[in-house]
Amino acid sequence: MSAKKPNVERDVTINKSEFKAAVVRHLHCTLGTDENKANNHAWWKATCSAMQEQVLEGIRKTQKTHYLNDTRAVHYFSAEFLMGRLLSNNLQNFGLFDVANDALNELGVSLSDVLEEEPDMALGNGGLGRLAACFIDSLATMELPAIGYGIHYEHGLFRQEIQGGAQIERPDSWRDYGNPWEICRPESIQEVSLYGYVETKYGENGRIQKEWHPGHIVKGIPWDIPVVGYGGKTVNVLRLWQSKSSGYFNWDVFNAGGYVDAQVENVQAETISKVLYPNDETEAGKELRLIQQYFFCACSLKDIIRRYKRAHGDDWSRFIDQVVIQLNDTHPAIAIPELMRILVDRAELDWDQAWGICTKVFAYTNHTLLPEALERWPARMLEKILPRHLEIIYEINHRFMKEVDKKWPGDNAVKARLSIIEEGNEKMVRMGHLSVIGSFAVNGVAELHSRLVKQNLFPEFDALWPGKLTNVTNGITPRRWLKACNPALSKLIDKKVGADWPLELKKLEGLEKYAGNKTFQKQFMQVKQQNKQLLAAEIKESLGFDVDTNAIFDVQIKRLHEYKRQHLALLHIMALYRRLLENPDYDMHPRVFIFGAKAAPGYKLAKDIIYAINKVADKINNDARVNQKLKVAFLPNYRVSLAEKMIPAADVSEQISTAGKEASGTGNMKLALNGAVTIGTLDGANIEIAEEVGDDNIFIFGLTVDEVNELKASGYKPYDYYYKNPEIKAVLDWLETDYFTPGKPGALASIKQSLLDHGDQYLVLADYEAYSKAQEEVDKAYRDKERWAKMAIINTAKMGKFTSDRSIRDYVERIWKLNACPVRKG
Ligand code: GLG
Repeated sequence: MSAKKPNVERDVTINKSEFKAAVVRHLHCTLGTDENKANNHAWWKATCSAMQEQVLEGIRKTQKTHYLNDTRAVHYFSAEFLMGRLLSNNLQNFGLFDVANDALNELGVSLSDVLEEEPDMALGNGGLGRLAACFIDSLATMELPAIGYGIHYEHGLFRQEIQGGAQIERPDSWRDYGNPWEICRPESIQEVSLYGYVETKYGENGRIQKEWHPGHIVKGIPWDIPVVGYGGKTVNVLRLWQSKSSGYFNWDVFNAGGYVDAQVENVQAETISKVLYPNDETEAGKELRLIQQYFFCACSLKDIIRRYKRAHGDDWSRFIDQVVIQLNDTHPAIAIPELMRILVDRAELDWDQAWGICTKVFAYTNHTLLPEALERWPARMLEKILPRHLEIIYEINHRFMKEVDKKWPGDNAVKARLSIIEEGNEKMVRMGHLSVIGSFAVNGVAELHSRLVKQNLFPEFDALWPGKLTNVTNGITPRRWLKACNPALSKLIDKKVGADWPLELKKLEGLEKYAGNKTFQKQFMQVKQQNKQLLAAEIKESLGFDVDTNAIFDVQIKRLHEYKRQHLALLHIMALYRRLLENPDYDMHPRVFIFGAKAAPGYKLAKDIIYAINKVADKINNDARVNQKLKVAFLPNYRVSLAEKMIPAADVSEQISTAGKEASGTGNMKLALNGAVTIGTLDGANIEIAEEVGDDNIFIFGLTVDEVNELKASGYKPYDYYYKNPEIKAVLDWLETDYFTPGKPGALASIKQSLLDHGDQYLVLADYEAYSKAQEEVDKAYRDKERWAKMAIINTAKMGKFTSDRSIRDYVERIWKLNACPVRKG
């Protein structure tokens, strides 16, 4: 087994003058413009094209090597890939960042301005999609044969504007003016069937055969996005499918003069890959979403089988040796019955043989325990869109129920719990169950989460198949999340521990011995100060006000959700405001609370919380009585490229979810890696971060999972906290007045209602006091400059565990059983 460490030496050698020549050549020959005329956008495109020459050569060599070695590969199926920008990352990974910088400099162009021209590739909602992006970076870096499969959304996650404090959603258009990285592969177009009916036939030997007569056929067009490994040797691809009308169905209409009808059909087909569902942690029970899922799974499976057949013909016996498919959450779970359909109906394998293959190919990652996020599809909807797949799911379930009966004879309650089909008013298909049953490995994404998956979500599955449910703690790529986004800190680290930490993050431990060293502390905090100045400039530009860079930069960046408890932070900010008004000498170090968050457009309370943060911010920032000590900045349109500016500048990282709700979190890792100190609950990966950095270097507060359960079981009464704690009462009552929304009393009242009248499901009030106390500890610690510097350094030093290379190594060794396949020159 060798998920070996790749060596650092670069494969690409191109010097400054060659790079310069390539950029100018592309300016002339690809863009048809001139140095005198070109704006930054044109320079950006020309620079990308110059890079793309290296990238394409890398893809060619990688694919040839994998083909010649007939490698086993992992196929990462994910409805989301939150890639962000590619140019700076690709330059870094090829080791060409400084070359490009100097080359452009000589051309009178600033690389950092050029980098700002690139639209984010925001084909994801949050953690799940960004995790997929980090994973494919690690796979390429570790020279593993891998391909990401997903959807080529025309519009990624909506662009957020804030108007009068409220979130407004605008369409995202990441490729309106063309995308220089993507490569269309018309030679690999696939067709996908939808709707129609199933015909039962009897074959010669009495074998029952099923034939699906589809009602629609759409085309899937593959676009490849290069994934450049660090060191530039392996360049894998992310293959994204775009839907198009197949023309198959509508030519008759067309010939009969129905030109318009034919065009309508086109539009319908193209709708499939039009837009990313902006839901995070909620189930979007929409027909179109199921079609999206099936569409990309069907295209991807056909693509995999086409490649397999090229090497092995119709011999299916080696399929399980060559192919492993990782399902990133349940979104691609429909791939399981699709592979069964291909094997049974098309390849004519018998059921057991087909099922034997299937259950050795798929592995499934669970990312959430929230019941509202566990996907279930109405059987009726499946029957309409994918009639044959529903039959297959029933058959899988029927056979599985027999297995359950063997283990728990006659126990109908356990059968009802384990059945893929949930009976009720409306029959529902549980995609989580299907995923567990159809996979050979199931993992959660942090120790605590995986334990809860076993104990609470799928306990009987764990009893039935001991060892199948396991943990792989998430990770982040240090290439993007330190090396590229925080160059000043990276250079400082290079000097202390050498330059190969981006490949071996444990090397950061070498910083620990300098944690108490005054000179190093000063250098480390100087870098932080510089980064804070950059972010302050961003805040000024975006929001129009100044922030004091000597203040504590306290950062909470993540999707807006009640369980993540941005409103807990808000109540505490209001309490600080109140304390300052009541006592102008209230002793606190100046603090800037900085937020970034998008709310799902249909999630009313989440949008209300954004509105409340902005309204409270307006008031505080303009109140001369307090604004030397307290500021609040909500930066609009939180996205990967904004995170890259916020994370290096953070002093404090807010990770304050209700214990048991945040499966892992990955922002927590990025912030700590960049020297922010966490204030957090014992939830998700916070627990493992605390284990690494030690109790003295993190501020843990609040109820544990067990305490949350006990409190809920004993009958949680949020009103008790309201009456007991005058500060809680005061700030909640304040929300009901028109103090923050002049002339509009009650505009912020829904938050109070959710916490009192609707039961405070996420225990905000129960954790308030502990949070407030922990924040006082943060304040005290920050004022002791040496203590804080030491804490910050130790946080960076101890993040080695959280490189996504370690996560991938865990997957490779324990689940995927892959070998690295080095790509060499030639
Ligand atoms: C999830 C979880 C996060 C997790 C991420 C990646 O909510 O806690 O870190 O996936 O595993 N749905 C998500 O974004």
